[in-house]
Amino acid sequence: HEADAYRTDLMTITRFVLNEQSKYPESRGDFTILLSNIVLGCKFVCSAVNKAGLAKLIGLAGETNIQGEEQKKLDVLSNDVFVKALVSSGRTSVLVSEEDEEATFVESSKRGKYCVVFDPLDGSSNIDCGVSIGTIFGIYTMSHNDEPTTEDVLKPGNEMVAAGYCMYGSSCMLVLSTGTGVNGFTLDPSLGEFILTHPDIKIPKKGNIYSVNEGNAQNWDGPTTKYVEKCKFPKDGSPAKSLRYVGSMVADVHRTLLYGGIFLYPADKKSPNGKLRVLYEVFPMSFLMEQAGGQAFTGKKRALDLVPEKIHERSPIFLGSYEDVEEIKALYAAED
Ligand code: AHM
Ligand code: MG
Repeated sequence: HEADAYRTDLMTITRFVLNEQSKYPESRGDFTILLSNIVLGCKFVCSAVNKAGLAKLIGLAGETNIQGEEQKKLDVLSNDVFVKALVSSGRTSVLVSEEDEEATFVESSKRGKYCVVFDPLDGSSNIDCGVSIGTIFGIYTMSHNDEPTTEDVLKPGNEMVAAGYCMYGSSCMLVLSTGTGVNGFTLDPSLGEFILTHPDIKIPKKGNIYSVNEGNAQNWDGPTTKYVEKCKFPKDGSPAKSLRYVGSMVADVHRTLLYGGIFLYPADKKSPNGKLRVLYEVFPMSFLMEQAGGQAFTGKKRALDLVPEKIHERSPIFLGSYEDVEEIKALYAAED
């Protein structure tokens, strides 16, 4: 079966998105162009992450190398690449990046109908030891032709038209939803193309893994404490759950999506709003979870119904398998 050794019908991410867009006769390919620039950024970061040790890309921003040029830290470099690719796509008006305190408003000659919120390189504490890190992004559309403002991205997550992440791990994987399910693409390094490898991802209804930074346990609130206690010492005869925590949201959420279970970054006494950022961490991951049949909850409400007031706002987040999130929702409901 020599012929079977090579797959000859390759569903690249571009082909996939073009197919999806062709269902909308009014579509002019803008989204495909936008996405191909995001994909370019992901490929660049993937290659930079893989070479990081070799190229001595790792270091403190502001440090100078022997040539006297300033060395950019990997996250600063990644941000520059994404901002430039998105602006030059001609399809964006507002960009919000974790790396930039202020939003970027694209100059009028290069403006387009999309707004992109992103964390160019999430999981920074894992960069220097080669553990999986990732890029997270969410996409909104502009609802008017006036000057863009931050109001154009201070919208609930349920208004996003697409969201995704790219994980730089043992392989480079891009997981994307345009609101009709979730699909996963793996980078074939020899082709430089993302190929559909995980069509229509659905999260298991219930999982046996919980994922949380337990080092913060002394500062947790009642429902989170009770939930984690239940994971470890179930009283209903069910088996105890396993704990997995990478400390890279992309890696922890990716495992949760594929294996099922729950990922928690709760509020605690020290960080009353949790740690993770609403626009480019909580929303995109919540969007993907719901699209895969799971849930995302803030401790008060459905995560995608939050209306952010500030671009770098934070929120507690509990996301993953439908039934596991139901349990934590019940514990919070019992509180009030
Ligand atoms: P970062 O944007 O500074 O990298 O922080 C975000 C990361 C997430 O990837 C991860 O889920 C979380 O921080 C881990 O935080 P902690 O180290 O407090 O457990
Ligand atoms: Mg981050």
